[in-house]
Amino acid sequence: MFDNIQKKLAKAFKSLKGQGKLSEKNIKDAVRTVKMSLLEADVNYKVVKEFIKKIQEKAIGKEVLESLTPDQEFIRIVRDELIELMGGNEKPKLNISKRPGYIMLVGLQGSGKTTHAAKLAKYFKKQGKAPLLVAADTYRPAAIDQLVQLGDQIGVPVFTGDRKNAVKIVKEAMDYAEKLLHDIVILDTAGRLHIDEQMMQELEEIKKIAQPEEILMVVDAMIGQDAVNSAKEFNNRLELDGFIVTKLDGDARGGLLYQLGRLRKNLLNSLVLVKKLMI
Ligand SMILES: Nc1nc2c(ncn2[C@@H]2O[C@H](COP(=O)(O)OP(=O)(O)O)[C@@H](O)[C@H]2O)c(=O)[nH]1
Ligand SMILES: [Mg+2]
Repeated sequence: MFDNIQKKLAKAFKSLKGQGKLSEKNIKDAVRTVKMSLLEADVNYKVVKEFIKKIQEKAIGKEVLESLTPDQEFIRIVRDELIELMGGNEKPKLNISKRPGYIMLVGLQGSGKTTHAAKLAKYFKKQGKAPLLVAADTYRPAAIDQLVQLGDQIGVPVFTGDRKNAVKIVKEAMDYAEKLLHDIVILDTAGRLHIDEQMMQELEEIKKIAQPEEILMVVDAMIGQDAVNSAKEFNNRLELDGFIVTKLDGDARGGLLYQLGRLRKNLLNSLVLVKKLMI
């Protein structure tokens, strides 16, 4: 997914290499290539502008021009700023300390919640934990069967309750998880094609009851820039802890990730997690 950006940046850096001393013009050319790479990757224009300004200020500085290895110095600046843009250099980790710990997946319809609920369950099972999947998407009847089927495939139980009332299902699942000593409970919730008040209220209610330690928004990378707006709305209502960005195996350009990173520092956690979880 970052292949595009990486290839272009490598090219920008190559033109700097072996130049011995760097001139302001060389750096300006390299900065321009960095800018084009980010724009082509669908990173929002304002974000790019801010980013470029930062690099330029640092790179045109004396230390770079006078450094013994100015190309290395420039690469370091770009790399550090890219990491910063992605939400910092935090180690990937989900913060689950309660027993059972609750993870709630939210997001628009088709983003990959159900698929990634199962991926998370599989991941925890491999770690020797006893996960429980909860089918709290009663909006589309087929969604419950889909989760049951995935649960069967990976050997993780799926709680379906009355298959009608999502809030009730979650309440009953909590009792069930306590009784059967599950240590991680993953809540698969209903989405809509667009943000919808009824959906948000249901999610808020589920949040109040289960008090999840991690509320992760599942975001389809193919959607691109529009996803940032819905991410903001979900974040305003539910205070997200991170994102699982899906469909990065397609030809998504990845620019969206940089904006989500700004929205929520622990995006990087979710990202690494998704990579690990890719089946
Ligand atoms: N290529 C690809 N397809 C995915 C990924 N995640 C989900 N899907 C597919 O996208 C569709 C919607 O996924 P689903 O989990 O049902 O989304 P939900 O409506 O949010 O629960 C399904 O056909 C999934 O197989 C992914 O990471 N990569
Ligand atoms: Mg689903």
